[in-house]
Amino acid sequence: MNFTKDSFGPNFSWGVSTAAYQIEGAWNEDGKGPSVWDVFSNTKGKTHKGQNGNISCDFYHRYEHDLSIMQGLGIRNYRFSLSWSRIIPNGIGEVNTKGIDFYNRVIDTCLNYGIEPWITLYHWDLPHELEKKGGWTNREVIDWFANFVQVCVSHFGGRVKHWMVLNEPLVFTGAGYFLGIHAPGKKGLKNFFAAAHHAALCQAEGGRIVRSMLSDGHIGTTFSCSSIHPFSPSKNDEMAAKRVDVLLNRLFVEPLAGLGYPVHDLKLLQRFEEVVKDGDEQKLAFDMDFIGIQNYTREIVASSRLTPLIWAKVIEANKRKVETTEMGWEVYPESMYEMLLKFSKYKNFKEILVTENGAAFPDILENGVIRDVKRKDFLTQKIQQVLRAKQSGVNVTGYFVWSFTDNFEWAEGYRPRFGLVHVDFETQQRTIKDSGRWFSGFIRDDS
Ligand code: IFM
Repeated sequence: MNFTKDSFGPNFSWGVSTAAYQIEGAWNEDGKGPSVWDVFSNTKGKTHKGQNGNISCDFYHRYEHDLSIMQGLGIRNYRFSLSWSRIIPNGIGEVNTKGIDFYNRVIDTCLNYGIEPWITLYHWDLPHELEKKGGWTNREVIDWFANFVQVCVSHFGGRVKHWMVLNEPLVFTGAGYFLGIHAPGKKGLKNFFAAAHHAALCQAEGGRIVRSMLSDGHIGTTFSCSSIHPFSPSKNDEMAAKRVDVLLNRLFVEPLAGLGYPVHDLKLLQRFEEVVKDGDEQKLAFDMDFIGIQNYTREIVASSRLTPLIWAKVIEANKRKVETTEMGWEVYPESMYEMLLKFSKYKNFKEILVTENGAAFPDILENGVIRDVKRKDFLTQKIQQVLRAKQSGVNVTGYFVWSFTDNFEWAEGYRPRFGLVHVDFETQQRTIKDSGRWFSGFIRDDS
């Protein structure tokens, strides 16, 4: 490795990311209301082996221990999300003091340990009571979400500077309201376009609310992204790749940047007309202080007559004889560089951070040690691509590993392990992996 942390300059934020539903457990404790994920994962047949996040890493009870491990590793930035239904059990209405107390304790412990908290307001766990009213497909979600944001910022804003509004809106609207493979399990284009438009409005509105309440807040939102390459140089495959790029990479960032939905490059998006109201185009835009990109892989796309609406298909990595992670995603480090360059073209946002990056590989725990060389190599190569982008002039200011601990990987259950720290889900024993020790050594101030 021919670079060090210092190659990124002194103000670069190195950290780790998690999400409430994936780690907290305590799904029905201390007044918490159910979320869509509580309901979905406890419904037969929805997740790998019927697994759920009821206990998960039990972070709700073990946060102090986990944060002490984080501190011991020298990690100075922690991105985590707030569970909406722990704070407001019905999604709207009464606030749950015990939920507020929990996050107060997490934030205070972080600060005592010299760890800067970075809050994601929404990482997919909508209160179930709101889903009963249509969830993200109901335009009222904008008011419900605005109220939630106000409650969070009024309680935690004095101690938390860094805020992210949404985590990967394409994933929770696409997988949750179009494909039905994530909570709440709805399907169809009508649901998708309604959910996506309301999420895009909330993304901007959330930013406006945080800014109006915190004059010195550092405000952003996050996007999933993958570089999209055509299967062949043919015109048809190139056009197909462009359409998939619109869907996977441009759909949410462009309205935020004031460019509107990229309808010209994907006619299917004309269906937004069914839900867009007068004046929405302005409301979709907001000049975030930063955007967070979350890049794991790339996609290879070919044109396809068999896939109506988008006329394109993704050629799975396992059919291409390339190295993959446990998720079946191609290991392709350059995608990080390509995405940082691509997203830096949106001039409205001052900074870009990598708010998630990591890999699931099978881990073997032997004599208290996990020699996860592949994860360490994966991270090293990705970080090198971040440096390459920085040296090409991209104002990338941070990098967060997904994830701090192994956790509940949504519909995939506990099989894929992304953590720098291994979790034995039977005993709740934590074991720092070799990759965790490596990352610690890399980011330490005295390294
Ligand atoms: O676990 C997820 C996370 O919740 C959102 N981004 C991708 C991760 C890995 O799939």
